[in-house]
Amino acid sequence: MIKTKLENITWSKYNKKISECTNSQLYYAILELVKNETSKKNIIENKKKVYYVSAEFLIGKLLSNNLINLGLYEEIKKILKENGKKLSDIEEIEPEPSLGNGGLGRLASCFLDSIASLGLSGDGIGLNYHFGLFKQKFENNLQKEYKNEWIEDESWLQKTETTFNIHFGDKKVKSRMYDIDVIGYEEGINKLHLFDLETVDESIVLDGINFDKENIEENLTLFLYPDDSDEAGHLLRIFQQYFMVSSGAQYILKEEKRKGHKLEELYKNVTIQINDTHPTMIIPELIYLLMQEGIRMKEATEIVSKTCAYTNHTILAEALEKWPSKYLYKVVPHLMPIIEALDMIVREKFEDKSVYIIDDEERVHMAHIDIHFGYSVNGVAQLHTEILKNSELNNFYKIYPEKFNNKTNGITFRRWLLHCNNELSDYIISLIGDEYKKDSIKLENLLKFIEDKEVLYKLDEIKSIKKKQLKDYIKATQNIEIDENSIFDIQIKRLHEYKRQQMNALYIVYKYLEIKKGNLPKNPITFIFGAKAAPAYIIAKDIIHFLLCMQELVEKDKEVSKYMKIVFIENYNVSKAEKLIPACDISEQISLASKEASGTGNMKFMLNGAITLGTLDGANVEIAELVGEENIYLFGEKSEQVIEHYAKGDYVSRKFYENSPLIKEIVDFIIDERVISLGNKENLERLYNEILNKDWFMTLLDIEDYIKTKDKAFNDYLDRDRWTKSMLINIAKAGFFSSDRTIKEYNEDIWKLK
Ligand code: 26Q
Repeated sequence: MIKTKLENITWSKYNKKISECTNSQLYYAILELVKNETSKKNIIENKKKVYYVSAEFLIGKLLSNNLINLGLYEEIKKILKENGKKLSDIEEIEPEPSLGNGGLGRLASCFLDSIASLGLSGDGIGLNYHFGLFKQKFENNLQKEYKNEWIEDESWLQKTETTFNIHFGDKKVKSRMYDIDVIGYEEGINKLHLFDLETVDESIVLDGINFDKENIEENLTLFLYPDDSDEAGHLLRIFQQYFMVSSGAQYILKEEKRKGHKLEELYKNVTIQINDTHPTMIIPELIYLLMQEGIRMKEATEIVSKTCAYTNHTILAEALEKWPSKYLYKVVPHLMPIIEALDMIVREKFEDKSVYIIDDEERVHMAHIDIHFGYSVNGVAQLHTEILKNSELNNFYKIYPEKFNNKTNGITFRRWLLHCNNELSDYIISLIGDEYKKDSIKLENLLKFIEDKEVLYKLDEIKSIKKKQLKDYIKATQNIEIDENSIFDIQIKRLHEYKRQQMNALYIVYKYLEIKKGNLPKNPITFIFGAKAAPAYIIAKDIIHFLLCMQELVEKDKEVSKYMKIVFIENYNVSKAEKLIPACDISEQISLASKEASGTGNMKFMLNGAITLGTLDGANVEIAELVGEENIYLFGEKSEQVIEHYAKGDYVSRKFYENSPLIKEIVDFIIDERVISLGNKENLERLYNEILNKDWFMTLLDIEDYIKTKDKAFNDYLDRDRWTKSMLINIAKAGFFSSDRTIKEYNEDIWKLK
């Protein structure tokens, strides 16, 4: 059946049999097939519908995932094989959109997959950035940024006839809705609505990622902002946010009217999940739109407050959005009277200034709008939610304890196991059946094989297969030769000082110097990184520079490179993560305790049998509880102590440097002639000075414990029996981190859709 359909498509499109098509032609043919099959599916409908509003949806490539969710994956693979083709080669043709920075955007996409897979009615609302987040290239050991072109004539995007007028004061632009189908696993479909500026002009992007930031009629949906707070031109970010929420709010109300629902009862039929503060303006915008429909401000505010729920993803103060009111006056003058009225309501009720919406410096605190005028506030991991309740948002928690709740993040197993590690998921099925696909906790049934040598051997073998595949990929794409028998130690995530890639770099220096001194590791090690740094985040780019210099230093040193290698993966993205994660032995989750809200990469690694080396931060805490201390490598100061250091201001990195000859030796190496000769003195000295004089995220506080713990992990790796048991336990306990579980909790506690 499917075979005939695919044959018909290749005939009518290209006048060719399947076996005669190029990989590219097959990609477009299967794309068409998937679209045809999807159009036969029902739209999911419940009593109530959730709209997940987010500035980011890091969807990744969709071909294979859509095939999996339609139940066509195995069949297509087989048909292609019979015709001498490989689905994995065809996957390479699909361009990867980069509509997100990292965790928050990827979480939104995992959630859409789970919402549909659970048969819940819920759409995503976001923006159709033409070039997304930049594409990263390395030139002279430095990061360079280019636009990422991903939109093609034939793609997953469907242009719709839905358009809206968006008013920025007296400037008016038109938005158009583009849809992407979200296919549930053996379920119906929901939609991801991406709004685009009708008059957008791609040609205004000159070299790299530079363009005229003033010209919003042409630039609004060209790029996604990087997640750093130093970037100039924040005004454009506010234009984008308002463009998104006004389009979304108008669409939601239009749908409600079409369904014959009363807008006074909006909260009975709709719930809106606000993904971090980026879509916060949807609250005043909805109030504004309801007032236009003749509802009075007081009632409109009550309706909206019962409709909107807010998720917090960060405790870094600098990432909490506070916009100068003069910016908002410029972009959304019609919303400012509403925001001021909301602030008045708060001021009348509460004396505590710290909960005001508009502060003494005339800045609008976006999170404060969400907390006062939404019905739910959630953190994304137990520890994170506790920190919100007890410190960061304590003043709000005292007012609204009932609004606060935790929803520990999760990941979709369709992408992060079934697709990226088919070898492992098939093997798991042969051991415990396929119930775990719909009920992830069933993975625990694997524990009964803990003493089964054959099973442990097989897990090790699958890991080796995935390591070999990664080795071949790295050779083909970056021309670096790595040893598949080495330990694969991987840190992949956005580059941020709090995530402490610099600490990993210092370990590498330590190991390099050890090898130089003749203390050879018993097993060779490959240190793998993948990370983009925000273009304006100078120190983050210096850390990349330092690592690339170290990569070159080691590569050129034939003595050292027998024992260790460094590979910095260029342009890290979702599809690269899918290749890296299954091949990993040691998962680096080394943020300064209290700073990583949750992390989700940590869960993906665990599910694929990597052992975590990490601090007690974010969801690592819950991983440790599940697997037990023997099956995770924990190190470093706990969050309480870190929070205390910040409160007292008593951390001085230079003291650690001066008191430890080891620390001094490795930090000094950043500006050693051997490194400088491969890079730029200015960048390396800046990094050196930063660590010595500032070190906001306390690298030197934890470095010695990190070195000790990491060495222990490398040693333990040699005991294959013990290590593979640990792998099995990690996989078996990962069921908790399915985003299906997370979404069930959102639905039961917050949304109540059916
Ligand atoms: C804000 C203002 C101006 C420009 C950009 C931004 C901005 C953009 C993106 C601020 C933050 C982000 C992204 C944040 C993010 O990805 N947070 C991560 O969310 C994950 C999902 O909950 C967590 O697992 C991670 O711990 C958290 O860092």
